[in-house]
Order: sequence, then structure tokens, then C-alpha cells
Amino acid sequence: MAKPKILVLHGPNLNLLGTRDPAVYGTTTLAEIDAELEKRAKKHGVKIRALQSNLEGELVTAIQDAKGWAAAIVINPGGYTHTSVAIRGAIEAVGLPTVEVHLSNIHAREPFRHGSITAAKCIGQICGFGAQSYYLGLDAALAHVEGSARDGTKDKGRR
Ligand code: CA2
Repeated sequence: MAKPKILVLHGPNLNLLGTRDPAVYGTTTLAEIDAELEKRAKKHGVKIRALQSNLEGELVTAIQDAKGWAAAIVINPGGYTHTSVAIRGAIEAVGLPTVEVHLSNIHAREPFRHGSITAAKCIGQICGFGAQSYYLGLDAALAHVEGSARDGTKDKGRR
């Protein structure tokens, strides 16, 4: 049987990780996060496809295209978390189990970051653990995919 695949999506400016603002976002680069995710996924027999984009429409298209091949999505929508009805709509439309992750604790930051437009269409949100948020997000996605496969609820509970 083919290995399940997980789409990892990074939103705007996350390509700058490790180069600026280490007090807020840490020193780990995006390439290091992707490499660690790949290593961890491999242990579960899962493949990762990671993509960073600064463009809302590209993120929407990536989510739509995932319908054909991904078992789950891990997404850090970056600043679009707080603004993007389009990304929320794409997550809802594809119905793939999606985990929202944030490096920082968005609830402890400026009020405009407290709300997430996208999180309500995800199975859950993990924030505040730096790069670990991505690894915990992958664990959550894997647990969901493996759990659904085990108890036969693969397509149940979709929003
Ligand atoms: O904490 C997170 O992961 C965020 O999604 C990061 C976004 C921010 O707008 C969200 O409110 C929370 C910003 C990503 C910018 O990343 C940078 C990394 C290094 C240097 C500059 C920006």
C-alpha cells in the first residue's frame, strides 16, 4: 500500500524564520523544521510535502489540490490566520483533517492576533511552543489519521 502523505503549509514571511525576531519566533529555520518533520514522519511510514508561500491564493490552491493525495494538512497560515476567509473556506471545502499550528502563543500577543479565522475549520490548534508546535501538530495529524484508519471513521466528523 502507498505511504500516506501529509501536506505541511507555511504562510507568509515564515521563510524568514531564523533570520530575524528570534525572541518571538526562535532561531530554527524553516528548512530545519521541514527536515525534522520529514524525519519524524518517516518513522511513521508517512511522507511529507512542505510548501511555503507568501500568497494567499497559492495557499488556497495548495489546500484544494491536497484533496487528491493528502491524508491530512498541518498549516501555519501566518498573518492570514487572522484575516483569511479564503483559506478558511478552502479548508472547509476539502474536508481534510487539518491542524493549525503557530510558533508563538497568539493569545498572549497583540489583541489582533487573538482570533483565528481558520482554526474553526481545523480539528485543532497548537500554539506557543516554537518549532515544537509543528512537531506536535504533526503528531496530532498522525494520531488522527492513524485513529481514523483503525476505527473506520475516516470520513466521519467532517465539517
Ligand atoms: O506564531 C506564529 O506562528 C504566527 O503564525 C506567525 C505569523 C504571525 O503573523 C501570526 O500572528 C502568528 C508571522 C510570521 C512571520 O514570521 C517571521 C519569522 C521571522 C522573522 C520575521 C517574521
